This record gives sequence, C-alpha cells and structure tokens, in this order.
Amino acid sequence: MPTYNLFYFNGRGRAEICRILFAAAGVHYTDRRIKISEWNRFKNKMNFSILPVLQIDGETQIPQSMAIARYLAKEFGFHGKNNVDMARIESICDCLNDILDDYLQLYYEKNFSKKAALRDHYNDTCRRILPFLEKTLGQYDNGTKYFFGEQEELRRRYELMCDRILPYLEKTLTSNNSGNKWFVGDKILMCDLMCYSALENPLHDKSSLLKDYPKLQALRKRVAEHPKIDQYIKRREKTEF
Ligand SMILES: N[C@@H](CCC(=O)N[C@@H](CS)C(=O)NCC(=O)O)C(=O)O
Repeated sequence: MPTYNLFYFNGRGRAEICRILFAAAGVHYTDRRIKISEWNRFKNKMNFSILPVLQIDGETQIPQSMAIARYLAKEFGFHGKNNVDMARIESICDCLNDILDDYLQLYYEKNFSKKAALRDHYNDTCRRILPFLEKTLGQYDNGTKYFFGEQEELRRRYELMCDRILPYLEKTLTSNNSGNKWFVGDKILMCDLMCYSALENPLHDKSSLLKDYPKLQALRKRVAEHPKIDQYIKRREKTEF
C-alpha cells in the first residue's frame, strides 16, 4: 500500500470526501491540515498552488478534489464496475460538487470581512491558475459578475443550483431499488459518500435543505451509520466549515 499525505486547510471543505473515502476503506493516511500562516510557504511546493493535494509515496502530487476522490474510489473499490456505472457515479458526484462549489463561494463572500480581500484573493487565483478564464470573464462586466457578485446574487445562484440538482438526485436515487439503498447497484459507492459530505456545509447553512427530498435524507443517514464512517465522524476534528 502506498503512503498517502492529504494536504488541505483545517476544514471539511473540498477535502472531506477524500477523508471519508479513506475512513470507509480503513486505509491509513496523513491528514495534513495547513494553517493559513503556513500557506505561503507551502503554496510554492504544491504543483497547482491550491488545495487539496494528495501526495503519493512522497512524490506524485494530485491536485483537484474530485480527481483525488475518483482515484481513491478506484483504488479502494468505491467506484463503478464498468464505464457506464462510472459515468453515472461521476455525474452524481459532479452534481453534488456543483452545489458545494456554489456554497463555498457564498461562504467565502459571507466570511471575508473585507470585500477587497475577496477580490484580491480571486484576482490572485485567476492570475496563478485560471488566466484563460480571467480573460474570458474580462469580456463581460470586467470579470466582476461571476466571481465577485454580491452576496445576494451568490445566494440566488446557489439556491437555483440546489433547486435544479436536488430533485434530479432524488429521482435518480429513487430509480435504483426504490431509493432505499444506494445510488448505483447494491453497495455503497463514492457518490453515496459524496451525498453525505458535499451537503454537510449546505445543511449547516439551512437545516431544512432536504425537507422535500426524503430519499436523499435517508441515504445520508445510512452513510452516516456505516460503522467506519460513524466512527470517523465521531473522532474527526470539529471545524466550522
Ligand atoms: N477545483 C479545485 C478548487 C480548489 C480550491 O479552490 N481550493 C481553495 C480552498 S477550498 C484554495 O486552495 N485556496 C487557497 C488559495 O487560493 O490560495 C478543487 O476542487 O480542488
């Protein structure tokens, strides 16, 4: 078994699906939680200057939370058994990640005390990682609309995303074993774990988020009651996001 180091900040955020995959598989890894004060030093060592990053055997670095999750799911037996199942599982995960992504943008907007700091932060991200996107965005509203929208606009977009995705997921889940088991096939897979982890922060924001989606609610409960995940949730570090 390789040695694994997972680098992220001290929060559930985008890394939690990977931590839950390690927990469900019972595989040892080092959970490196970088302090904000350490980040500048670390940033230059990371090949993508952004977290999470999974380091394998002290060498290979894999950035992008969903790419890491897919890799771990394949390694640990939480992915599909053929290409069609894998595509279905990944599309469910991507739907959930769209919700988490919009939620995190809203969260940062809410929690950055100065809007200028948020603007600088995203400008910096654009310069380092997404120059092509910065250029494209610059053609519309000087690139301000999409990334730096007002809090209400971000909330509206996030809520629209939930309204679009949650009914689809409830229906998808119901189409397999009447929604009383897992999303795909007969065993717990990465997309079921993602349904638990990606909705944790949104549910902190609004506890009634899933009130119209009983199958999704029950699925999250089944995941949380999985013995290894239950154990992990009880002993994991308690963080705000
Ligand atoms: N699409 C990436 C986004 C990663 C991302 O935005 N990471 C943030 C934390 S949630 C980060 O590293 N911010 C530090 C920085 O931009 O300097 C993923 O899913 O991994």
